[in-house]
Amino acid sequence: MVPPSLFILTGAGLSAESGLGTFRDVDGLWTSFRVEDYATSEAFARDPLKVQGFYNARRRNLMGASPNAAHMALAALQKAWSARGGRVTLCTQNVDDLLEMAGAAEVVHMHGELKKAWCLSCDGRSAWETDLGPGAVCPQCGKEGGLRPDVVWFGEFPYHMDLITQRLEAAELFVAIGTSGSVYPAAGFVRTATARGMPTMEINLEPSDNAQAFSTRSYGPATETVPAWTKAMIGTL
Ligand code: BV8
Repeated sequence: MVPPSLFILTGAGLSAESGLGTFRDVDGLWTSFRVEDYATSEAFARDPLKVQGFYNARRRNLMGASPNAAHMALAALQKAWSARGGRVTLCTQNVDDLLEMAGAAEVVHMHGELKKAWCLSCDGRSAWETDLGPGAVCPQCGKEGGLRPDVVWFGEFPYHMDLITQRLEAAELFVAIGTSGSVYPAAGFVRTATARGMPTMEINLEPSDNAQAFSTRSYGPATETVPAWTKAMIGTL
């Protein structure tokens, strides 16, 4: 029996216990850094060094981070499902690679990836794990100074929206994990899921701005709530 298709949307709360900052918690990134000064293409055009410095600090922090029990649990769920011909779409707003480090086979990074650079000269994307700056040379075209972080800023189109829409509409359960439900279009996915008649679940530290939109809810640290949920799901196989 093929298990039901799952669409799982994750946010910064999934990686919080791995030491990566969230955005809107009391000590969140956006409380000390203004989005307008760091996470828009206008900010980058205005002061590229300042924006590169913000992402370089986050990339260095990510280089020392490890997946936590929640990442491991989601990777194991995806593996158990695919072993039975089932599909778990791991769609993340996060720009870290901790789900991949935990063994996830497919992760859809709708807001891009911190360990990738985007060359504005040749449009190429390349793996990038060190600091980005004016002297950085594109590995694909060899040009210097045209590289930016390959992350989706406010006002830019999220990546993989066609794939996301197709997987979301074909899913039988929608689960949001560790997200405040404040950023669109991701925050609207639960309404799309509800309109398609599928059950929805929020797993978060505390009720998000979107909490009422979900049919079931589980609260607590992701390293406790996510493994408990995936264990129950795998137990249904
Ligand atoms: C776009 C990448 C056009 C860079 C980020 C309506 C429709 C469409 C767009 C808009 C709209 N209204 C407004 C917009 C514009 C805008 C937007 O949404 N603005 C908001 C502020 C109102 N959206 C855009 O510009 C997007 N582009 O719209 O293009 C379009 C239109 C339609 C269809 C397609 C395209 C682009 C948005 C992407 C911006 N880039 N990041 C970077 O990382 O620096 S956004 C940023 O916020 C991160 O990606 C982050 O992941 C994301 C969402 O935040 P969360 O992940 O939810 O993190 P947050 O801190 O908010 O919450 C953490 C949660 O975890 C909390 O609830 C907390 O309780 C919980 N938690 C904490 N600890 C734990 C925990 N849970 C469990 N365990 C724990 N231990």
